[in-house]
Amino acid sequence: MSPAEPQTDTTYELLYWPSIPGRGEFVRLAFEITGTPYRDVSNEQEDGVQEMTSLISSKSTSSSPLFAPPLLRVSHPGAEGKLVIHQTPNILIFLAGKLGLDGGNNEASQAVARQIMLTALDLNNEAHDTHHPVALMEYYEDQKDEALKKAIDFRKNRIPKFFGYFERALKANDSTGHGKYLVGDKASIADIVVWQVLDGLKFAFPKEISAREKEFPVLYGTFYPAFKDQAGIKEYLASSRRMKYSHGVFRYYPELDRQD
Ligand SMILES: N[C@@H](CCC(=O)N[C@@H](CS)C(=O)NCC(=O)O)C(=O)O
Repeated sequence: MSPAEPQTDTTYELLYWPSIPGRGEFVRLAFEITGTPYRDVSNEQEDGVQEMTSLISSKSTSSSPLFAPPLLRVSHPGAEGKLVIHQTPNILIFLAGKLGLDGGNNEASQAVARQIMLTALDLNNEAHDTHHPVALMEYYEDQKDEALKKAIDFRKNRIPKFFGYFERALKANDSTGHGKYLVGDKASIADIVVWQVLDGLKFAFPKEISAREKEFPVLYGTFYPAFKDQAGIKEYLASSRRMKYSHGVFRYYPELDRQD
């Protein structure tokens, strides 16, 4: 069930790396589009990042361990302890039900919203692998040859395959979504994640995306601008809370972009 209004008695805290949008951005967008108050701990609190890393490295056996950010901490007034969860899709599915971003009131449309969201997160992860195809903890410069190969395949084969799928999903929902929504007639976790990945790809592969935009007229012609214009999102994108892309998932290396 999708509640009409966000629950206001619950406190939500995002714990992520400071100063970059990264995977934390999907969670921020879920809060911003629904007007839900949240704390962005590492960006608002001087020792916020230490709080995040100490939660992840904790050896406590009294709660389930946490593997990697983003983390979501949830507390209710009067309740003992706080729930802390990780995995971006898990966080988004958790929030979707509470904030009315789950794709509607029936199981079928909710499953569709989740599958589109998960597919867009796959694309997000593949975009990351273009600059780190071999080892996460090594510098891009030390895996540049492999990155160049990976980026060619990503641009030529993977981007059009994913974009074709999103375009078809928008067309399949055209009678209710009118090209603006992937599921139903309002924003869901599917729209949030697809939009953020489209936006990140525009930053990371500007020539490739500009050459391809016309191949996907609903995706980049209708959906992309319409999402930016939604209440909550428009204000957020103009605010200082929206951080610039730099060294997160989406990075701009001109040599990885289309060369012609
Ligand atoms: N599948 C996980 C991936 C999490 C992830 O890779 N987090 C990055 C930051 S965006 C990180 O710091 N990872 C540390 C690690 O994997 O060791 C998710 O979507 O949350």
